[in-house]
Amino acid sequence: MATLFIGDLHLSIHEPAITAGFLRFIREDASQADALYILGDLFDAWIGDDDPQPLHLVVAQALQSLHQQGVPCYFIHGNRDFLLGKAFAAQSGITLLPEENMIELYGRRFLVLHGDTLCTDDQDYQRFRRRVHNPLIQRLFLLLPLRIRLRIAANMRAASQRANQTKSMQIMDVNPQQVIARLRHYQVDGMIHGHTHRPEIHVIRAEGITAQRAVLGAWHHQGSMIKVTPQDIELISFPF
Ligand code: OKV
Ligand code: MN
Repeated sequence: MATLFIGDLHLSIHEPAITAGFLRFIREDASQADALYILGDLFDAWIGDDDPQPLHLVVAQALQSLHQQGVPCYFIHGNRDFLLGKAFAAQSGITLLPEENMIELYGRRFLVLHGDTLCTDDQDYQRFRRRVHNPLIQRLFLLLPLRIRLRIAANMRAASQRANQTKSMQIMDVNPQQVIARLRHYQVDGMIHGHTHRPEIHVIRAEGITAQRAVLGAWHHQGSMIKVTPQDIELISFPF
C-alpha cells in the first residue's frame, strides 16, 4: 500500500532524459501504487490544450494507460502549467484538483498543494499569479492564435528568468507563518508540496501543531517522489 507524489518535472522537448525517466516511473512505479498525485509543473510551459506538441500526446498516453490499469491520477496545477485544462484531463484520464486539497491517507490527514501560494514574500510573483489566474484574462489569452500565444509565452519566460536572477533565495522559499496558517486551517498531520525545489521533510512545531512538511525535489538530474504508506512518509530520489 503506497500513494505516490511527484511534481516539478518541467517536461519539455529540450530535456528528453527527463521525459524518458517520467515514462519509466509511470510504467514501473506508479502502476504499482494506490494512487498518483502530480503536484504541478509537470510541464515547463502550457499555453492551451490545443497546442499540438507530440510531447503532450506521449504524456497523455502514458497517464491514460495508468488510468486503464486502475490507478487514479490526480493533478494540481503548478505555476507553469496552470492553464492545463479539461481537454487534456479527458485525454489522459487524470482528475484535476483545486489548488489546495485536504486528503486522508491510511488514517492521516494531509494538505496537498503545488507550493507557490506559500511563497508570499515574493510579492512580484504573487501579483503575476493573480493576473494570469484571472478567468477573464485566461479566456482572452486562449482566444489568441497559437503562434501569438507561443510568442507571448516565450517573452514572458525570458523576462521572468531575468527577474529571478536578482531575487534572494529567502524570498523564493515558503513563508513560515503561511505554512503554519494553512496547517492550522486544515487541522492536518502534514502537508506535501513542491515548487521550491528544496527536497526535505521538515517537522513543524507551533502552538497546538506538530506536523510534517514534505517537499518534493525537481527532476533535474534525477527523479524525486514522496511515498506515503500506512507506516510513514519517505522522500525518494532515483536515477532516470
Ligand atoms: C508560465 C511563468 C511563463 C512564472 C498568459 C494569460 C497573459 C496565461 C498566460 C503565458 C505564459 C503560461 C500561460 C509561463 C509561468 C511564465 C513566466 C513566469 C513566474 C496570459 C494567461 F498574461 F498573457 F494574458 N500564459 N505561459 N512564470 O510560458 O507556460 O511562473 S508559460
Ligand atoms: Mn513551481
